[in-house]
Amino acid sequence: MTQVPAPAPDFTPTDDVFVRKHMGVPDIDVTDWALVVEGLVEHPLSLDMDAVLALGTERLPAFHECFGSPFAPDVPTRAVAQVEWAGVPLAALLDRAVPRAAARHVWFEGADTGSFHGRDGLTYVKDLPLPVARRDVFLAHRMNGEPLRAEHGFPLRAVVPRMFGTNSVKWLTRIVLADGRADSVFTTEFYNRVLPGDSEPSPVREVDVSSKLFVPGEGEQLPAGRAELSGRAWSATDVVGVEISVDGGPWEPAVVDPPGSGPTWQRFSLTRELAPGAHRIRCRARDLAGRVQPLGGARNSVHEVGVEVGE
Ligand SMILES: Nc1nc2c(c(=O)[nH]1)N[C@H]1C(S)=C(S)[C@@H](COP(=O)(O)O)O[C@H]1N2
Ligand SMILES: [Mo]
Repeated sequence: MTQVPAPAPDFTPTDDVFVRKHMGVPDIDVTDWALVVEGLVEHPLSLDMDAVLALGTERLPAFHECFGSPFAPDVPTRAVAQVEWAGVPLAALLDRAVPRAAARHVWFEGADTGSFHGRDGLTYVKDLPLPVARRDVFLAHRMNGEPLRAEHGFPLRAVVPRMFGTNSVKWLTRIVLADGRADSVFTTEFYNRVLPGDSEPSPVREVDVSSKLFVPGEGEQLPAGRAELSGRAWSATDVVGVEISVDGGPWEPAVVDPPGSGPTWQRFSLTRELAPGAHRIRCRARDLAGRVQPLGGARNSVHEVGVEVGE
């Protein structure tokens, strides 16, 4: 069997990447900034930016998706982008700090503080089990070839590929190794959900299977004839199929790019004849775990766009 090479990843221009913040953008002077690694470690660290850069710089192309409001679990946000991060894997810091045997969780704390949802005196904190954090977390200081912009977490942020954006703590200043979870509104209170088949809520982490039509866009006018319908699909695992339905008709398989070697989204397209008039186009993705986007009532419900085809 011949191996189909994965296409080069396509990136969202930084100006078009969504911005999410719960308490505002902290104004950080990098010359005063440091990243502290402490708690259950043999060697607590305090690194300035030069020390972070001295660890080396790797690139990480990855899709990036916001979970949306933790108070609106059924509303799709479709806030998704793909960017190239540059930075260093968390593992490089953990190798220096040397977690103690009792360490089970890693807490990530941002410099932003304030009020959210009627609660005051908050700090943005997320946590992950140590083995997951060691395997997946990347500390990024660049996005799309330029230093992180203030709103995206300057000077350093966590990136957790294939997990919802809420886990990717911006304006990172403190990493704590602990034997338990971080007790914060952003960890144990908000951003928890009951997954299909479960009875208890679990933290919002791995993304759901999802897809979004990029072309044509909502409300676009098209000439009659053949139109290329295309978009991107992503999941916590590989996407194995995307189908498109026009005007409630049958689900037709789109051509889907093979998965890349990393956590990148996959392009899909279908060329289709569209008669003059108004049309509704929907897409739905299926992943390696057998998950399919639901038709409605869920955060990852199928995406639908309306277009107008001329005579
Ligand atoms: N410190 C901090 N990190 C944060 C947040 C925040 O409010 N504070 N918001 C999170 C959420 S909900 C998302 S979706 C991503 C958004 O990252 P972006 O604004 O760079 O796209 O950042 C995450 N990291
Ligand atoms: Mo988010």
